Amino acid sequence: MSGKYPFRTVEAKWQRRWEESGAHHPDMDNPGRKFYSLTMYSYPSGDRLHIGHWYNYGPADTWTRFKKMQGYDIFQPQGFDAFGLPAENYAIKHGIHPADSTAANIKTMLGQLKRIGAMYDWDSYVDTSHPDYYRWTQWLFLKLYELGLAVQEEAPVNWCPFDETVLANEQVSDGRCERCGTAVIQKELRQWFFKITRYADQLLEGLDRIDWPERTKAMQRNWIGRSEGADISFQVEGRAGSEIKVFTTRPDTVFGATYLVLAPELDLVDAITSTEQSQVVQAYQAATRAQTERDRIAQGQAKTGVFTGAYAINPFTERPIPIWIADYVLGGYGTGAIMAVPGSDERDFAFAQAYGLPIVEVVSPDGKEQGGEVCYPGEGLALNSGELNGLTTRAAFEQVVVLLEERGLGKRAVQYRLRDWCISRQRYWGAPIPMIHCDQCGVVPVPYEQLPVLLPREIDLAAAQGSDISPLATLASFVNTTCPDCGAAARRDTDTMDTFVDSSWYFLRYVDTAYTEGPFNPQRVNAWLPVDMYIGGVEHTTMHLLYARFITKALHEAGLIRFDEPFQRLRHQGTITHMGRKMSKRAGNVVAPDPFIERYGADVFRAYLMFMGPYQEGGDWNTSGITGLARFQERVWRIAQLPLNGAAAPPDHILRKQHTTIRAVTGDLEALHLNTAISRIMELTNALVKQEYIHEEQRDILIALIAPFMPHLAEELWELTGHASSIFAVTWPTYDPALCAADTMTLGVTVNGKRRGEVTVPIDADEELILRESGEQEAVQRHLQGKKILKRIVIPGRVVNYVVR
Ligand code: ANZ
Ligand code: ZN
Repeated sequence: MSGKYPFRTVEAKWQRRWEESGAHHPDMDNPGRKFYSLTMYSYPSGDRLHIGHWYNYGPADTWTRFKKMQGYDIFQPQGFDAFGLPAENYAIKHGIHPADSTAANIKTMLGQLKRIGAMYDWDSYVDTSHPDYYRWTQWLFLKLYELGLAVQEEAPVNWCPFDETVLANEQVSDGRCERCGTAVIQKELRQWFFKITRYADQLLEGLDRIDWPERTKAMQRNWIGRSEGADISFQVEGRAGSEIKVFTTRPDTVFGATYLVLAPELDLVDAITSTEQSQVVQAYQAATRAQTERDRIAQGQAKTGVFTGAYAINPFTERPIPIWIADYVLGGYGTGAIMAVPGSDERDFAFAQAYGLPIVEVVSPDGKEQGGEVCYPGEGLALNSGELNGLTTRAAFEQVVVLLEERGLGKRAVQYRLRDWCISRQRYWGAPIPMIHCDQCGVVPVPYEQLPVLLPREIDLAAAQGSDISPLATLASFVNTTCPDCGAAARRDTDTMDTFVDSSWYFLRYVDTAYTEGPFNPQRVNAWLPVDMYIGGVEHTTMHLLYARFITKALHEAGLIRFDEPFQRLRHQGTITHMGRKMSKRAGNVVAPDPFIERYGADVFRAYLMFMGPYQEGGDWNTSGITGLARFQERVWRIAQLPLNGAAAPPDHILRKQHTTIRAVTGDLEALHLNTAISRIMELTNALVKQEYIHEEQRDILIALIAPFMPHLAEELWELTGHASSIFAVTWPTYDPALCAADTMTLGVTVNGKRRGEVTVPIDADEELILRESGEQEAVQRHLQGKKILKRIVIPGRVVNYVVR
């Protein structure tokens, strides 16, 4: 019988053994049942792993180890998102070159990552700032350029005055730079864009085919912001041939359009403004320019605007209506002009009331006039609308579209909130954009075979500070080159790519990081992808997770990969709080993992993170909680080494406990309910600890159950109890439903009404569990294969029905 569990030596021993034996390196060319498990790689911008990294990586590895024991061939890579603004800022702050600080940070973090004891395949590591990697990021740029998906455009872009670079829309939150918090301003600059908007519909459609949290899908849908409506043209009175096109989601209300509003920045404004109004119009335009888009759309802000002096003709009422400009209409959405319907739109209503513009009721719940000055934004029946009167909103919408098209006044139209992805950055620490500017030939791509365009090491980061030029522009040896087309003297593009370009494809590189024929090994990519499980932060929803989907779709359409969604299943870890507040540097309540790992070991630390709260919601860190897990570890250590009792059959209650625990832990693990899974194992040990001996089967099952949560401990115990193989080569324990019977129910499983099997689940099983268990039945799976599941109906206590097509 052993003494205290010597976790330090044991953890070091197994980490060494796993690495030496290549335990975590699958046969990449011939996977059996492949399982690609991915977590979001880390930024080496700070110099250490923090608790957030641990919270992502530890529990994700637990889940992956569970899959390993279910017989999958696991591929779980790690790497570094090493380029980027934070790393560059860190370097400037500490007066070192970003390459040096990044390398140093990576070195430290690698050591820390290894101490987690995760199943990382270190043969497949990426560092996105290495030329062997960014060469292919540049290749991707050229490929998108070739496909017409990378274009240079003059556009108002978000500019962060502190970081002195442009930012993508996704990197601005609440009008501030997502990195440093400085208020973002608008600047007209020539920038490179990736045309993600071309994929708006595909990005929406694909969401229906992937297993992601509903909330995340909703956020992406909302970000893409698809609106169906119509474009309608209004003639400007007294200016033949001059028309204003508006986008509306409510063409059915066109009879109620009593004025038009243009965004103050539209070019058209100057052309139509009357001489009398030109001064006020110009003053208002100037005032608008001083505002951010966020100010302009802020709720509750008083609506202001000025009359241009011009009129347009409403093509349905044939009456002249005044044309105004107002800052609540944005230049960058739709056509930048609206027909204002104060009777049906609340913003227009507020504006009309403020400026005494006419308000006409054109929709009401029952088609009858409500009287007085009212705004009814809902659907109903049309009134005061000529030939539309009495039609439902839906029918009137369709009717107006028909009439518009007949009369050549407009057409059905769809608008998206999504903007193209601005990818150029006026910063140093990134992949140089592989383009050359030639006076004769214009913009010329660097030939593929000349990649990489190396990022020069010698740079004076201070030289470009205080301006909007890129640091690389100050380096003549970088800038000056020759044109690949005509050979004349030419200049290199001096911007670098947004870091999110690096991470938009890294999951493809991992499967063969030594591949030199292209960015990724197509055979392996098609064998291993899509990623089966991706775990990472929800804050990446409208950035990384959207970009990666877009790039995957573009590569798919170009015929380079077989799949068109990169991440089949996605889950997010929750937020860790400490003393009731989100852990953050600013709140000063950050806990550094290292001292705890020193003191308690990696297994206890990881198990405590999982035990702290529901993984996908998060939990509150408290230091006394971790000692509970340390005691639990000691208890497992002791129980597993109790003397064996081979002869006597285990008591019935222990046997039942064993089977119900396996069932519960299996279900909890599958659903990432890691905290309850640990409590179940604790309950089992409470029952086992009361014995003076242990039955062999129960001992082995306990070791197997604890293995995903405390992998080092489990390996050590497995070896000590005389097993030759690794515990992770052992199949995940199964249970006998009959022994869980007291509290189970059995339901029939039907597919399109035909009985195909049955499923036994705990009496208190929720729908999620019932559906999962029933979906795993072989016979049921056979009938679901290749079919589209339209509906899944659970009739409690009786039957699960799948409706498929
Ligand atoms: C007339 C109307 C009547 C409208 C009504 C709405 C309700 P989403 O859903 O966001 O696409 N709009 C169009 N372009 C705009 C712009 N550049 N800036 C500000 N507002 C703009 O909304 C589309 C609606 O927002 C459009 O439909 C238009 O107002 C307004 F009862 O047209 B609507
Ligand atoms: Zn040329």
